[in-house]
Amino acid sequence: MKKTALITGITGQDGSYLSELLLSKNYNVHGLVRRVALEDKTHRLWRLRNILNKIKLHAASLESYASIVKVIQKIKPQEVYHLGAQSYVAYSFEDEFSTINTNVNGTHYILSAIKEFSPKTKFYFAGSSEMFGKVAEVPQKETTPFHPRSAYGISKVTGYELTRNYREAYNLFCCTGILFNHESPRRGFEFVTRKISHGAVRIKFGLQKKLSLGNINAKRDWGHARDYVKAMWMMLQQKKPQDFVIGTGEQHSVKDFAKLAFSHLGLDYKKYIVFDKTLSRPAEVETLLANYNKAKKQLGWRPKIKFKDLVKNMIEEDLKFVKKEGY
Ligand code: NDP
Ligand code: GDR
Repeated sequence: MKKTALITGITGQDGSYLSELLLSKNYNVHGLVRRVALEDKTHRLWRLRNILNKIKLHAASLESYASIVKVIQKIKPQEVYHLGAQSYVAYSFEDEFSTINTNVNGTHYILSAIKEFSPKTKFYFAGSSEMFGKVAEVPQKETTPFHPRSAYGISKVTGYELTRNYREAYNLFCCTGILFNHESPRRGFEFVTRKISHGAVRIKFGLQKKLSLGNINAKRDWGHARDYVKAMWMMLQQKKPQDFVIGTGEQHSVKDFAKLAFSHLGLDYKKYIVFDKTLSRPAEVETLLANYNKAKKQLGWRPKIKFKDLVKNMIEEDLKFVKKEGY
């Protein structure tokens, strides 16, 4: 029988790759979107433009329990991937309240709707390496204590705890993927990798002169989103629900990313990057590095796309993007 999956945050980077993966596995793919997205398909559904006729979108709000219940009751999905969130860490310092409201209540509403109306549904929660924050050990694994450094990180720790509690208290199939940073040509422009790839290409074309960045010494474990959505699916195919860390086990600084991105265009990053202190965060996560041994052993998952290929992929696609769109 054809399986049905519901994805929240389907319009985002991961939602689009996950939809493509599930379609390739012959799922019925449903997505929960904000109503405004349906009114402005060109701008708000750009990542889904090639598959729009193959998926079913439902207008609902992560802030409304009733709207979520309606969708869950109607489609009774076998799997729910809860990816919808205010996902920009820097913005969570500007608006702690909406970040916590959307990310915590949204997760709680979905879990509760599943418990009440579709208890056989398997649930995936998009956890984050930001939960480790000020890291207690290097590298970080499933048992590493959390020390979040932003409202975003706190919201993800809370989502993780809610997910665990629904698993333990109500025996639901719920798991959290603790995913480290993953990027792609579909990354939002506010995140540092896309800001660099897009900015470097614009500099190459003479559309801008400098690129302002904050803390370029921050270190991250960067993988490719296409690899990471496979891990989400694998987690829900296990016999028992469990949490998994997903990353590459390799670390690079923002400076390394910029150096490589600019060098693909024959440019020296040092000539173009300027420090803007307003882009520094009140509390920074300086270093993140994954130990994904559990996923390797139990899921058989490993990342295929290497850091240098990720950077190249983003630059090549931004060259096409800027040529086509002119900005
Ligand atoms: P994006 O920012 O690309 O996508 C976020 C999605 O959430 C969008 O579809 C957005 O919809 C939706 N959304 C945001 N706010 C609301 C709201 N109030 N109501 C309904 N929908 C909302 O994120 P990614 O695809 O990169 O990440 C997916 C998930 O994984 C997020 O939960 C993120 O926090 C988490 N994560 C991401 C990592 C990464 O490196 N990419 C690493 C670890 C965790 P709209 O288009 O309408 O704005
Ligand atoms: P992050 O990603 O906060 O790790 O969260 P982001 O790309 O925003 O920042 C990475 C690091 O780069 C530093 N930095 C800058 N960041 C941005 N955005 N803009 C800049 O100009 C800039 N200059 C330096 C940051 O300080 C930071 O250290 C991402 C999101 O996808 C989350 O949703 C997800 O949970 C985590 O990854 C894992």
